[in-house]
Amino acid sequence: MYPFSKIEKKWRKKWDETGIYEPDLDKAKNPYYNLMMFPYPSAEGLHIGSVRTFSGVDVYGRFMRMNGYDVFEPMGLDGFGIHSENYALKTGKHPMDHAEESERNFYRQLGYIGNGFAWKERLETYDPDYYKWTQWIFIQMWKQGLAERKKANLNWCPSCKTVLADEQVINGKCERCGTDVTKKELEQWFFKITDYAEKLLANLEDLDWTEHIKTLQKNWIGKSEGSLLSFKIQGTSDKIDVFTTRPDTILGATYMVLAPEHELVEKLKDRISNWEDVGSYIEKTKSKTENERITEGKVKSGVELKGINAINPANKKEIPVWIADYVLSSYGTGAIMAVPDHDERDKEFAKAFKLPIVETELVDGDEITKKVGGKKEVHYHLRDWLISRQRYWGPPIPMIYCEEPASPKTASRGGCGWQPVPEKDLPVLLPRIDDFRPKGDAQAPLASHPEFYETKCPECGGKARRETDVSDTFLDSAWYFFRYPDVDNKKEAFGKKRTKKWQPVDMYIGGVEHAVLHLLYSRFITMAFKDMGIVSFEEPFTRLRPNGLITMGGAKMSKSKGNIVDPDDYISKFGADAIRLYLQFISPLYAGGNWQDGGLMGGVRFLERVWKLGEQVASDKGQRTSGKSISIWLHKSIKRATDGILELKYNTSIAELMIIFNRFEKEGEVRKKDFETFLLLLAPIAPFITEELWEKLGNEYSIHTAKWPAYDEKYLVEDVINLVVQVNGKVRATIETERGITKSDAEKLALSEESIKRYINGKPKKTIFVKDKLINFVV
Ligand code: ANZ
Ligand code: ZN
Repeated sequence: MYPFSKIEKKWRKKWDETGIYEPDLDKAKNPYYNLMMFPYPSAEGLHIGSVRTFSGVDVYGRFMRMNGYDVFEPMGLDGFGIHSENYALKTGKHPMDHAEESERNFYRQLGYIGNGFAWKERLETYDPDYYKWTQWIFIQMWKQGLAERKKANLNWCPSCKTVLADEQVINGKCERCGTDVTKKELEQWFFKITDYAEKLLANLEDLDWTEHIKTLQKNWIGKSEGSLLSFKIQGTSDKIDVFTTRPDTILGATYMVLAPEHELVEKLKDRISNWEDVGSYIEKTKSKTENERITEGKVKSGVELKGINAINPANKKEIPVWIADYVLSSYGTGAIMAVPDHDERDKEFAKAFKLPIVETELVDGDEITKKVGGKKEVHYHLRDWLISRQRYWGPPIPMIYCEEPASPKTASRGGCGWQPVPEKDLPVLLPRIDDFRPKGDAQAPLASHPEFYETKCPECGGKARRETDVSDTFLDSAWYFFRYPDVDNKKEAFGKKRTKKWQPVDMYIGGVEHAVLHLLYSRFITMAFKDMGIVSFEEPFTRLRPNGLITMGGAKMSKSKGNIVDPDDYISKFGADAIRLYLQFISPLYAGGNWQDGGLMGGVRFLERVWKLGEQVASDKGQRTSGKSISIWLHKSIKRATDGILELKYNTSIAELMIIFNRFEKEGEVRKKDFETFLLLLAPIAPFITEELWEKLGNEYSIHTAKWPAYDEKYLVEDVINLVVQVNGKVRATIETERGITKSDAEKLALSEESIKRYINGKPKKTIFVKDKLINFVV
């Protein structure tokens, strides 16, 4: 095999020494911010799927660099958070030690894959120089009125022993560990992402993002336009408010349903004659996940509130009131008017409990809303972002609670209450503690450490207590891309000048699973920054494309299934270039595919042939000439290889390169210039071997800063024909040439062919030419 190991080592060193992947962050003329989603190091080291995404992003970056852009492709890691912490817990290692180890290993592995990373701008979220600014952002959110503490019925992961944001509950399960999520009523910190619901939705339209991801966000934000209507409760001054998207069906409302947690239930307790049943139903509901409650097709359950009747404001009819778990307390008003004639869920329920289903005369929704004193309302499915975690491995939330009684000065607001840590005191360092295990009592590990939480109120100097929860790891990753171009900034999270030069990110590639997590949070944080005057734009990622997933034997790779492709192993056996080539050959970057060792071997053999021919061409000192029509083909290849990269279909670029390479081999001779063009086209995909051969051919360092080949449109429109060449009527050769070739060009071409020359001595007597078909020499 060609000496890939020596070559790769040599160029890694040289690239590093010459800094060719470090753009001038202040003066770059043509900045291009090329980014892959922030990785968190996995317990199993670098996943081959990540190698594919990262090198796929890198192909694009290298291509842009060769097209004259100052490409910035930074790398770092998101090492805080439950994911890393759970692993540390499993192995019994301290998260700080675990982080140190996995950081070293992760960067070592990343160093081998041949990416043009701007290594100087590395950052890690658990570095106090970084999380100082994560905390600073929390404080800015607080000052902006976008951070608040409130009580709510929250998602609780009994295994991770922490609350979770709505986005982090996937089909009722914890996004990190897969455990069924339950509910807990707690007071917690929230970021008011809902303030931006409309903007998050409206801006989607103009973003150059994959439609699929836009749709996922749109559905998650879940805008719904309807009416808020009030139903009086018979014999009381209470009323039930409902949010309905179908006020026009009000005449068919034959009963009402409250969520079992609805506050009215408790309030009306004295009037409810079957309280025993009601109470036990409420208890039963508590153990159910939201997902279990709303799953379609499940048998509906519920209990009537006996003794309670509501009045339909449209026709003044008395209707019964029920509680049922299919109505959620977290949406709308937590109560509905049930219209079994029109709503499937209500129909099922009505059938199960033999409630009347009346054929409904529809009315005008807008009129009736006005008439019954209701109002039009817009609701969003999106909830505020629950930001606190009862865990250890994250940035401590930089807030302080004053425990002093209200003084005359602070009486009007009931005491000092919550205060942000003064900015000069940041970062609030995460101390190294041994009892870092979450306890499950909704108290973070730091809550057992008075030396951490005991402090003074920044407002009055009195006795105060620090927040002991840490912030959600998705906050760490919601702003990292702002920090990359300015990692050394000691005074600000990121400076205006660098931000202006590099932001927003030009190309962003990452997993579709982040559609309503990271991608939503980052957009929100950027919008908040805009309103704080920190940045001048609302959208952080100009262009977004998803990456596909790589499977093995058709299944997701996992250690337990034993179908892991270990990048270390393969890179040391075959070299990074072969791995890169094969990974991109499997399918377009945005599509998935199946890893097959046999496919990889095809890539290995191809590079082997490239190496061999390269050495031959190099040893010829450029004397060789290629077959005549090769340049036509080459122009087509340039076009196809270029288009393939632009469309992230690197597989088609590679296929084209293989075709042109076969042609080189078939011709037996290849012009140095043509071979160099081929190398340039291959360079983004296989950066090491091309750099080495480029040098061997006597070119100036580096191929990666050389100009991307241009093609001539002229050769693209004319297609290729096979011109038959005869001597005295006998076919002696066919040559490939462009359609429309003139008689004199065809003569020259045919007479330069070895197989023709040997039949012709001197000038032919006569030449017969049939355009695009044949040329016959009579001698
Ligand atoms: C009467 C009605 C008649 C309704 C009809 C729908 C169809 P979206 O589009 O998701 O906003 N609803 C309201 N709050 C609810 C809650 N907390 N739990 C469960 N269901 C709730 O859906 C709004 C509709 O979902 C509302 O309009 C309400 O049912 C129900 F033919 O009111 B509708
Ligand atoms: Zn105070």
